Amino acid sequence: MTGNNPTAKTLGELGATNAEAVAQVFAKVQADFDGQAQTHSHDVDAWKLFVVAWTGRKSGVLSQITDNWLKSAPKDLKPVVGQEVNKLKSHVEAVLEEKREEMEASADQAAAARDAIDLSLPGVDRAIGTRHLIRQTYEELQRIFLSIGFSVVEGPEIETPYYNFEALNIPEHHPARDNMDTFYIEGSKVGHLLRTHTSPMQIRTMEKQKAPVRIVVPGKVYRRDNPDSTHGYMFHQIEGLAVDTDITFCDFKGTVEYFVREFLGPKAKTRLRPSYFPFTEPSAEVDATCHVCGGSGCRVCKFSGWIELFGAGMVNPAVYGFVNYDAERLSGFAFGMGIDRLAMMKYGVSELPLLFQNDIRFLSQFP
Ligand code: 2U9
Repeated sequence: MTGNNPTAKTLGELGATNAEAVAQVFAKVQADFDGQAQTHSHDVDAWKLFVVAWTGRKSGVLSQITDNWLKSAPKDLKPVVGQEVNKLKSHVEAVLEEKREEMEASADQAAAARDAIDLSLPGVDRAIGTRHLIRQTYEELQRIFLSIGFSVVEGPEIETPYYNFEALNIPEHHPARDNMDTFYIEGSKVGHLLRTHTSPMQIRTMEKQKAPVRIVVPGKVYRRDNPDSTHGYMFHQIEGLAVDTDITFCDFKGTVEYFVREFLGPKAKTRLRPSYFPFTEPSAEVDATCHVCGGSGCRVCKFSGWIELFGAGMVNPAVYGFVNYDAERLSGFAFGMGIDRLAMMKYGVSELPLLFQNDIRFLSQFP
């Protein structure tokens, strides 16, 4: 209400002492209302304030009119005032209701417009990610070994020299430690280090579980190698171990050949080349038919027709001594693969760093 607020006074104070004068006062109020409704209808918040100003229970104009005009009206005028109040109230409510519906409708329209899909617009390209090549290769390797009864165990990346070296028949000062230099945890009294292979978890498993054991152990391993196209300070490995009472070299060879056929295809041939690892005896490098030239010789296999896949061998009985396994009664084989290397080989990736640079142009090539 403009200027002094007439609804704070009584009708008597406003000089509205007869029906006609009362009607005029109410007409003025209604005119004010309509005027304000007009000016406040363009903005939701302003409208909300306007609604409260008029219909507020405590200080709303209608309440004031009821309190100050109706309740204080002289007996003879009360019916007239009562009628005027009801007429004003229903007018106010009608206008507010109409506006509320209008606003609701336009809000719905806005929402509909907002949510309306203009099918002529080009689709929103939601680039669906893919599993990283290393994850894809790891899952393929895992599938192959799960299919022949191996179970997957994972172990800590921070290890002790005992589990990473000694228990694997790599005593202090053993030359095999040279190419297994790694990162040591500063301030660790026992010389905690970042594991150089996942083999420690095979030891931990044999400590806790009696034979038979058939496990594969995937995970990140660390070497203090200078990064180049095929080496990084961190890479992914999957190692395997099978120990039981009657495991022979044939079981070893059969398992390796099964793996190569599953991983590279039924025509892939396997070749075992004598090698050396402290934790296996005899040890072998496992080669497979070059998947690029099929064995006829090419740049990838340096014209040998063979690709070196991974290392393996019969478990060195010396290892059983560390896990209280009876080397007389038990035998087993083990293998170790570089997952990144197998992924590069299988998918023709020439640079190891490409696997870790998160370049979508590279990663999106392997859906
Ligand atoms: C125990 C006994 C034996 C695991 C083995 C290899 C051969 C091997 C390399 C492959 C590529 C490491 O990632 S790499 O650079 N590993 O060649 N690993 S046999 O032998 C074990 C492991 C645990 C108790």
